[in-house]
Amino acid sequence: MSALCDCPHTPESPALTAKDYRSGLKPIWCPGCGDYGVVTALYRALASIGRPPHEISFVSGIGCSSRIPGYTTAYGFNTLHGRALPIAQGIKMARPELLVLAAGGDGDGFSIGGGHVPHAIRRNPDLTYLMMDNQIYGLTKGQVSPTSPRGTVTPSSLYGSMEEPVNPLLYVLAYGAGFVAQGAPADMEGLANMIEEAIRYPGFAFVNVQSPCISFGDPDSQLKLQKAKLRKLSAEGHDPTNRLRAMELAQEYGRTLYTGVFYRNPEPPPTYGDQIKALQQKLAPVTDGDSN
Ligand SMILES: Cc1ncc(C[n+]2csc(CCOP(=O)(O)OP(=O)(O)O)c2C)c(N)n1
Ligand code: SF4
Repeated sequence: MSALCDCPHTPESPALTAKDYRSGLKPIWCPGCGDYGVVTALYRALASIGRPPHEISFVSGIGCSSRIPGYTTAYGFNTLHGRALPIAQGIKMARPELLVLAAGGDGDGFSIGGGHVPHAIRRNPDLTYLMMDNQIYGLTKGQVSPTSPRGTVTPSSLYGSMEEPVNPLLYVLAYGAGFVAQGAPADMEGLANMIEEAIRYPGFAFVNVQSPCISFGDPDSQLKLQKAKLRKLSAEGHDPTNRLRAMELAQEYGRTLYTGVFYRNPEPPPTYGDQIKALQQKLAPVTDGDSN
């Protein structure tokens, strides 16, 4: 039985379906945007988990991708650019019983919000961070982003970007994230499964979704072409408990489109919430029932 809810929509009830997580708002993403696939995969993952929408808190930053909470029936918080993670962590601390999701774009998460990622990983709150990585700033009409390949020509990099891109997979693995996966809307089933697995992982879970921007992104990354490029880690015989191998494979970011779970810590360490709870118990005043 769910900790919060005594309505018929409990995890034991098969009543919840993907439709129950879809809000009445019609997405205003461009037709063909990868983010449609991401939200559809998320509906399916949430339906499999079965927590009722009012027990889910979904936090985002600012960007096209950060509109995603509004398209779900979860409690949504479209915060400030780059600030999804601190707010999601605060919610998880205050209401540990909630299922907390954070989401945003590569600009949101690795530019302005990049400083929050390592510290969230170090704290290890039990939340899932979905990154819609389109290698561009979509909302502001196509400026270079931290994951844009070197040489990307945009209105803010007229002669081609001169920086090496951030590698989100290697970055989070290096900081010790316990669950790291990469998906793509071209493999909807795989994406839904890995989001579900990420949510079920007890600790900080990161899912990088290669979610193409049809309007300003690289034409070669678009959905139609994505399917042919996918290389499923499960088919490659990857052992997701092998962190060093995961880091080796992650180095292929931007060259090979590996999808699946790169790393799942087989012995998840205590979450931030576990540690707080243990500390509270330790510090709680000892009472022997005698008030005199
Ligand atoms: C403090 C602040 N700086 C800049 C912006 C302008 N801004 C809004 S979204 C965005 C980047 C969007 O790119 P990304 O986060 O990758 O998301 P996408 O739109 O591609 O999904 C920027 C720079 C802002 N809203 N707030
Ligand atoms: S601008 Fe790009 S990221 Fe934004 S909705 Fe359109 S296709 Fe999607």
